[in-house]
Amino acid sequence: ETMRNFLQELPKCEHHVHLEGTLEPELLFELAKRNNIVLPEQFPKSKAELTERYNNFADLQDFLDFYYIGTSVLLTEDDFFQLAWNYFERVAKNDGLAHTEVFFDPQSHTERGVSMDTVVKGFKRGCEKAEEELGISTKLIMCLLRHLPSSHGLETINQAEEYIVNGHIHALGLDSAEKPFPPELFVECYEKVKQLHGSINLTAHAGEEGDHTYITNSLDLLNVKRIDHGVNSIQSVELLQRLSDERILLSVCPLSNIKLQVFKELTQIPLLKFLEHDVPFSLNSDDPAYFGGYILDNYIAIHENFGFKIEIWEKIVKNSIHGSWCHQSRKDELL
Ligand code: ES4
Ligand code: ZN
Repeated sequence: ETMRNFLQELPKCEHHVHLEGTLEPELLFELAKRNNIVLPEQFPKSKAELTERYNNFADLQDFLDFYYIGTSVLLTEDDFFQLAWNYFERVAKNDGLAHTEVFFDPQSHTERGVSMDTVVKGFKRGCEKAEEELGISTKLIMCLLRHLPSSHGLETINQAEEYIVNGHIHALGLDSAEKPFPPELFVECYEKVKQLHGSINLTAHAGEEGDHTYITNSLDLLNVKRIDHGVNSIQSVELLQRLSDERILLSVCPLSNIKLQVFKELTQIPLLKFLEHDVPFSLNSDDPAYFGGYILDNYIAIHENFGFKIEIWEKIVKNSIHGSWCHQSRKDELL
């Protein structure tokens, strides 16, 4: 209990949460009803049934099949606002979250005829209300879906041009099925956003299912400055040294790794290796509505399995503040 309080009060920063992955079963069914969305015949019919199914993902693709069905109930600007606001309110109040950089997947909405404007305006309104009323800081990261062709990614960047130029979209990421869609397929997309906004931040999912070359190629070819997941970096000592030297933050997602069977047990997540090689990492929730826990649950699960002493927690929290993409003045407040 005192440990829970300690972890709750740490100035935590989240770098890896998909807003569509914060869609709780309750809101999913509510929006499906409100928007007259017919869910697939085999889709679980109740909250209890759905939650139960979420305990049995075979792998990343099995999860993604559910995730994209869930996404399909989001239609109006208010839906996107409500999704984001529910998440911000929950983690600000329950989890002691200070700063959060949230992913969204516009292509999973534009493909269904929902406009980029609807998506970004709804999420942006959620961010603004959270900053004003909850005192947390937020950033939006647009992700491209790597299972779609890069031409679709380029079109998506064009649709988002206004928001990339004005900074409402603060960073670019890359998600969805990692294999067989290596980073080199998206070089043009990363070059294009950099042209639109020279100081835009860049990240990519890499080394969750893909091997260490997915990480190295994301750094070399996409010029990303952060790696989402990145746990397969342990396959290469040279890479660990590089991540440490260049202060590349890995956004590690413990409960996600268990639910998607990346590791059998939390103790197998290579946090000790990262600490030993001084590789910066943060702890994150990924898709909290699907993986059974928000950011504090991830911190608690790691504490229960690693028993880190206070100095280690301070190091983890400091590294996640330093690796954040907020203004230096905000970092100084949190440090
Ligand atoms: C995701 Cl865990 C994970 N991996 C890749 N893409 C994703 N989108 C949402 N969650
Ligand atoms: Zn993710």
